[in-house]
Amino acid sequence: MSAPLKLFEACQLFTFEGIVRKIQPFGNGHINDTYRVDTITPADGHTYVVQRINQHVFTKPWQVMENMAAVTAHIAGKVKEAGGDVSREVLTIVPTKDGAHFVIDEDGNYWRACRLISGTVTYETGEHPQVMYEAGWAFGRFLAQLDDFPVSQLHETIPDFHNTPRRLMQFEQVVSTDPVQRAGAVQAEIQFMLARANDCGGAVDGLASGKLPLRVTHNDTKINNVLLDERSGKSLCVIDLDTVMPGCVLYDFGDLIRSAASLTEEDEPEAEQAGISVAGFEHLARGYLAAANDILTDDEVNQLVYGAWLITYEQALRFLADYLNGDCYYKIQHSHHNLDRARVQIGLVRSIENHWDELQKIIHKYGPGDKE
Ligand code: GN1
Ligand code: MG
Repeated sequence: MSAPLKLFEACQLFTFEGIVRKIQPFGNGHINDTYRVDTITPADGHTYVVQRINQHVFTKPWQVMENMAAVTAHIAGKVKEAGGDVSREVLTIVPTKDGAHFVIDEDGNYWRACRLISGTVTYETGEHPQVMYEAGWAFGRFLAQLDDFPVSQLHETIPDFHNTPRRLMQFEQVVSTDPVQRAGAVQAEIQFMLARANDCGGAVDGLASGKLPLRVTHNDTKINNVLLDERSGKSLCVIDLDTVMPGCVLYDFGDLIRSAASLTEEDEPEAEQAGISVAGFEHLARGYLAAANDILTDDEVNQLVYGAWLITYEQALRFLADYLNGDCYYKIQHSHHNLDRARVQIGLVRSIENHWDELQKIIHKYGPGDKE
């Protein structure tokens, strides 16, 4: 049965209001398959976002949904406490008629549904200062809202997801086996990565020694995962909660910078244009710290610039490893898509290194107290 037909059948099992009128692909995710589903009742219409969870990536999809249900319930409580709008400031999972959080189709695919929050916009890269401030604020607030959530209750939906030394080992492995014989032509990129190998353990070591706290983190803090209100331009909530799990804040702050303070799209083919926007960094950091200053430790604040470097380095490892591996993980549109993506990350890593002191000063300007 084709995916749309399976999806249509799955839709019948959710507690949607009305009957399904239209199904269309939605969003730009690299991992899950996402659809917008419109329904109609005699009086009005409703819109849902339905996703098929990629089971190669999330091998225990029920754990993804347990995490998502727990985290959204916690945030909903915080929004209510603050007198906010629960229908717009947190995702609402739509249960099935049996009260479950997902449908399993006859092929074993997992489908889940949320209400679409209408009247919102998303951005692929940082554009206006206000958008960047709002995106920073949204992820900072997310961290703060979950500060009192018991970390140990969350499943690790992808083990070692942000374990950069582990990602490096996997990269070295694929470089040495070179399964599709692509390594010869990308030696410069490979050497760039290997030359920085000694610097990639900061977050994992910090967590292991207790210098950095283990927190509930989002782990995929790209700017396109922030919904902004179309009219006011204010951030409403963060989406894509699949990788919410115990983690390190350096990766969350860093991935926001990587995605939103980039001078180019993530897959810009002219990699020489890649680099960091220092102004963009400032808007994002200002927003993030405005919302999260109270809960971040001095050690965390002092390492936020390193976090931006680290996740960008990690993302370069991941894209280049996938290229060398024959493109098994990320969805691609052409044969050198992952290489283009890796080259942009490499350009960003270099640019962060070149602007390090400036970026560090910005953090100290907005971070709490006197930082060394
Ligand atoms: C993937 O599918 P998407 O865009 O939400 C990936 C992230 C990467 C990102 C790179 C589960 O996220 O880790 O940073 O692509 N998600 C997973 O754009 O691997
Ligand atoms: Mg994601």
